[in-house]
Formats: sequence, structure tokens, C-alpha cells
Amino acid sequence: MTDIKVDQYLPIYNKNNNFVPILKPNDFMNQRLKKISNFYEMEYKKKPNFFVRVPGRVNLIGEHIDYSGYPVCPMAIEHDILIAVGNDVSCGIHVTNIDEKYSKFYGYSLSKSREEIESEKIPHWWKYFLCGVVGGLLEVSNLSKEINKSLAAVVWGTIPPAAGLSSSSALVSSGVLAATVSHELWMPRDVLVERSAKSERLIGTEGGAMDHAIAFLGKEGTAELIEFNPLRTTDVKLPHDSVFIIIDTIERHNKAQCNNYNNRVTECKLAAKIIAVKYDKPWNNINTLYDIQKQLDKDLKQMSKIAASSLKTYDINEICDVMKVTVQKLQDSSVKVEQNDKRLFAVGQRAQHVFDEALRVMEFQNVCMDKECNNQINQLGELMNQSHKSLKNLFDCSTERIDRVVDLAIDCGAAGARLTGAGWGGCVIALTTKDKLHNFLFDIKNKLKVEFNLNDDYNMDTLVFPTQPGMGASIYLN
Ligand code: ADP
Ligand code: NG1
Ligand code: MG
Repeated sequence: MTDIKVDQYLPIYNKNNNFVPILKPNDFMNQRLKKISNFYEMEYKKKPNFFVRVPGRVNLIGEHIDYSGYPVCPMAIEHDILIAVGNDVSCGIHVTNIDEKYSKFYGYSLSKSREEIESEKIPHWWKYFLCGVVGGLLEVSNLSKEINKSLAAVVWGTIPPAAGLSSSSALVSSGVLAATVSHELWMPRDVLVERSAKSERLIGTEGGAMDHAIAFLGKEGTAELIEFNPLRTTDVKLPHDSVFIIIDTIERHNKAQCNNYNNRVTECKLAAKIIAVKYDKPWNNINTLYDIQKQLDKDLKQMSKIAASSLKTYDINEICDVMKVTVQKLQDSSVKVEQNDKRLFAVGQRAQHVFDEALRVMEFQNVCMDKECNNQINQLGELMNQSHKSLKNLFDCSTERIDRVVDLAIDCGAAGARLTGAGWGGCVIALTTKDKLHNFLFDIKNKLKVEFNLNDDYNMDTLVFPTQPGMGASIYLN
């Protein structure tokens, strides 16, 4: 098996910036590459061919609206998934992790990866990587020969997992990148986004594309407004005196291990279809709240009023009555409901959150653009506070602990704070100004220690840290 010859593709990268950049590592990255390289050599008795790095992200505002088709405003962070990649194992696909708590995976062949993912319902860590491999390669036509190539990888992640900072998507996206580059398939970044978002759904979560979009399209120094269908990014320059701080609640929530996330996806889909029925529109092809907003040609405020006044919480029979359909018809239209479904679907609350949050994203972007505004930080903070209130009361995805951390952040002088990511655990993002940062960090760390009895085993600097917009995915050659 010959090593890939990335050099011959460098001219493509120089021509335009649609591709993941091949970077020269700085000193810090050099040290990390050395460490992961050594690990790779110990494991596979050969040097890796190249490395991929995909960052995590923090979402500033626009939570649980990407899968309803609305724009979001995240930024890439410095925490990442770094993977050393080669193709030098005797056969099959091998992936191992620097952190020994993650067991090794030795698979038979790339073409069997999909079966491995679906083999049992448990979302083992390596399945996220395999999702990326499958999504990156198997759906590409005329690849039947190449996909028999072997793939050997070592994963090193620094994103706190299951904490709303998108460790899962960084792992899936880096799997896509590792697999495509090792097969010399050079794909533009928007194609990688689409493939990665689709791939991650193989693990079972029916998520949107926010995480993969910022993973590939993030830029140093700026947050991004990400629009979907078609995918489009716009830089959002944050106020120069602003600082965003990530606060880890230490509560964890694995999205693929329980139904919370997918239940919300179903509720939002049902909300869109019920609105369609109520307005005498064909509901079958309405899949998102954005679809129905377009159909009705109404603005977000009007849509929010519709959600608040004409939708409520229904059980499955009530939904069938309102829509004059059978459960079977809903299933045929890819709504994940069951006969005798025991769930209550709070479609009114969920839809109201989505429309209001979509409006807040637009306002957030407007405040950031308004350089004349002398109250930018407070206005952004207020939008973040409203977002959290809505996630807690309407979307019901917060926890007591997250709410407490949000309150503590505000007590310590934050202009605003909210849960970030899917919720039910994970991190809070707080906003303050650079001049207040030092005191804020000191106070919040102390308050967290007391409130949650955190002993010296906890490194407070890894639980509470300021963050800046970082760059998206990159490739390093060996
Ligand atoms: P997140 O909010 O971080 O995306 P998810 O619940 O979507 O949370 O995904 C978390 C899962 O991703 C973990 O349980 C683990 O299986 C996988 N994962 C994340 N980071 C790593 C890592 N460094 N090494 C191995 N697996 C990881
Ligand atoms: P996290 O919490 O990082 O797994 C998830 C979804 C996003 C988005 C947010 C909530 C995936 C891959 N990620 O992120 O698309 O819906 O929740 O805003 O499903
Ligand atoms: Mg995730």
C-alpha cells in the first residue's frame, strides 16, 4: 500500500479556499503531532501519513433550531479532535484512542463499517468515527475498489465529551476527513459538512448541521451566522470588549443514549405539520417549522403567535384527531411516532421557542453589526438570558444544575448566560467584558466550588475558561 501523495494536490488548495487547508504546524501543534505520532508508531509499528484536526464549537445563540431550518450563531473553539491517520495495517479498519478509557476497535473492512455501526444499539465511541468513514466513502459512487483500502487511526480528543461542545460531531467530521483524504478524495468543505451531518445520523441522533458546518467553516477571530438550505455563512464580528466564558456543569448527557434529543426533533416536525393542517396546506411535504413559515409567508413574530395561540400539548390520539390522519400515515411521512405512543408532544411550546429563538439570532447579529450602539454587551446578554429562559420553560431541556450555574454567572456580573448545545447537562456560556474577566473568573470558580462541593481533584481552569473564535478543520502532513 503506497502512502498518499498529498503534495500533488497542493495546487488545488492554493487556487481557492473551498478546501480544508493543509497547514504547517506551529510549535504547540508540533508537540501535539509528535505525541500522537509516537502513540501511532507504538500501536501500528509505522508512521502515520497525515493528521486531521477538527474543532469543537460553542453555540452563542440559536439553540435547537438548526434542525427546524433556522440560522444559528456558533464559533469554533480551541478544543478539538486530532487524528493521526495511515493505511498501513494488514487489512481492515483500526481505530484506537490516546485515552485508555476508550477501548480499541479492530474492524474487518471499510465496506462492513455500516454493519458494525448498526450491529447493536450501543453508541460506542468508535462508531462515531465509523459513521464518518461510511459517510465519507461509501456513498461515493464508483468507489468499490478503493473502499477496500485499510485505514489505521489514533484519536486524541480535548473537547469535554457529552457536554454540548460538539465532541461527537468533531469525531464524526474528522472520520469523514480522515477517510476521504486517505482515499485521495478531495472534497470542498460544504460537501464535507453535508456528508458529516448525514453521517452522524447513523448513530441514531436526528440532528441538524450546525456542528459540522462550524467544524469545517469556522474562522479565527469571528463567530459565524450559519444558514441552511442552502448552506451559507456570514461572519459575525463580536464586540471588541466582549469575552465569552464556557462553564462546565459536569453534568453529562449523551444524545445517542437516550431519546430526549430525538423527541424534540419529532415535536418540532409535528408542530410544523399541525400548523399546515390548521391552515389548509398539504402537510406531507412540510418537515420543518421553516418550511411552514415559508408556505404561510408570515414573519417570525406572527409564527410565534400562531404557535402560542393555536397549538398545545397533545397525546398521539389528539394529534391524529387534529390532523385527521392515522398513526400509520404519520409514520409514512417519516414522523417517528408509534401506535399507542405514550408520550405527550408539547408542540406548542417547542414551536414557540423555535420561532422566538430564530428571531433572537437575527437580533444578536444586528446588535453585533451595530457599531454605533453603546450598549452592545448588555443587549447581547439580554438575548442570551431570554434564550436560556425559553430553553428552560418552553423547550424543557435545562436541568436544575444548569439553571443554578446560569444564576451564579449572573450573580458574578455576567451580562448574560445560557445553556449551550443540546442541554440536559453540559456547559453554560456566559458573556462579560474584558475588564471584568479577571474578577468574574475568580468569583464564579469560588461560587461553583462552594455550591457543588468541588474538591481539589477538580481543575477549575478546565471547568471554567474564556474562549475565542477559532479556526475550522485543518490537515497536517507528516
Ligand atoms: P457532545 O455534546 O459532546 O457532542 P454527544 O452526546 O453528542 O455530546 O457525543 C458524546 C460522545 O462522543 C461520547 O459519549 C463519545 O462516545 C464520543 N466522543 C467524544 N469525544 C471523544 C473522544 N475524545 N474520544 C472518544 N470518543 C469521544
Ligand atoms: P450537541 O449538544 O453538541 O451534541 C446538538 C446537535 C446540534 C444542535 C444542538 C442544539 C447534533 C450532531 N448536534 O449538539 O445540531 O441541534 O444539539 O442546538 O445532532
Ligand atoms: Mg453531539
